[in-house]
Amino acid sequence: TEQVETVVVGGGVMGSAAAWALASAGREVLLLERFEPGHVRGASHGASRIYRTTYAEPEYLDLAQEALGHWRSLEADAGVELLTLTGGVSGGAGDARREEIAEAFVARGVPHEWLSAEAAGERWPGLRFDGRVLHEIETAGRVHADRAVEAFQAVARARGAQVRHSTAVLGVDEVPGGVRVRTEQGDVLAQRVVVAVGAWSAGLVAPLLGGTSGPLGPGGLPFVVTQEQPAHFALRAGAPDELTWPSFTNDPGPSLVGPGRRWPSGTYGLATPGEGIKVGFHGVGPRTDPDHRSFQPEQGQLDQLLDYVAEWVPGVDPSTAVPISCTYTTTPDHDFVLDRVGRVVVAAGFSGHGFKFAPSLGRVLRDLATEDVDGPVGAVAERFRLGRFAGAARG
Ligand code: PYC
Repeated sequence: TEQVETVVVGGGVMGSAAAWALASAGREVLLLERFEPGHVRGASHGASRIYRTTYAEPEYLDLAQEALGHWRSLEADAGVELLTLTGGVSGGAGDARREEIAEAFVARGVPHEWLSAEAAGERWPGLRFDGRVLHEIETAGRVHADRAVEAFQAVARARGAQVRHSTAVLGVDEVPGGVRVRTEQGDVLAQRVVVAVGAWSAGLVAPLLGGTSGPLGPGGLPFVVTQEQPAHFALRAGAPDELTWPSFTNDPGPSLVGPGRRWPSGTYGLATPGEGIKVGFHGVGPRTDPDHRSFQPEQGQLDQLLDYVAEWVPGVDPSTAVPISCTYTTTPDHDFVLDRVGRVVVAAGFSGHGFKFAPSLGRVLRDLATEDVDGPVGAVAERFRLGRFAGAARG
């Protein structure tokens, strides 16, 4: 049986970041990924994700701020641009939450300003706003998703990690003195394992927790996997160049929904240079099975998105929509799962807002994977621990 100090299962952005952080700390790492490089079946593909620090919770703010420095050092090590700061704007009906975020920004000295909807619309005429707009002036923009995954893996490899694609992991079991990782190509015995398999988490992680009779109770892991369906849109003639667009989030709120119109609260967008402006609803797609997905947008939701874009993103042409498909794995409280069960570290439930944090989460997963197995879990805040689901009602 092959023996390795640490196996990371899952070569999406989180597993790749964990491999990068572990290899950078001199650990022996084997990263196993079920699919081929650049595959589009999970949640880490595509060219753009929002980077922003607009959180009021200190745990997220710490991780988002930490990530900026990591993204820059990864860029330097990989020799490729990953993070482009464009500024970011958030508007809409959820003003109270933005107020809390602005207070946190004041406390931490994060450059920001409030603008009226009119002033913001004049500054960024491709967008329309409702209510006051919080402008995160410097610390927001976009991360190039595909390049980030490649960069984590390339730097991890350069630091000694083995990266093996097209290797499906069938199961992970604690055995005396280690963890057995069963793959289609044979078993690997590891001292530690990090499982970061996105939409496939329930299948690999639930057995480690004793299934439905384990400590989380009969509901087991409460993750909901959905197929999300944003789209890229081409600019209208005369619209501002895509390089001038900030990343944006908007909650249009019920008062602005016209007769017969309903938009989910929580919409977002950003420029994806070369592909136009990406716009999507956050976390409202239909439930899906990651092994049996259509990859086709649900027509009703796509129509809603076009309707939303026509009203709130006047700089793009709704008729040019090119839909994208990806998965969200969402927890009941939308907080991540970063925890350790004996020798196995679990990274899951990123609830559609994890990508920006990836290098910080890689660092956290490294810390968890190098803690004393018999000691308490010390590397992460309670907010991210699995135990919070024990006995909770399932949605
Ligand atoms: O966290 O900014 C975010 C985001 C945008 C779309 C999905 N998540």
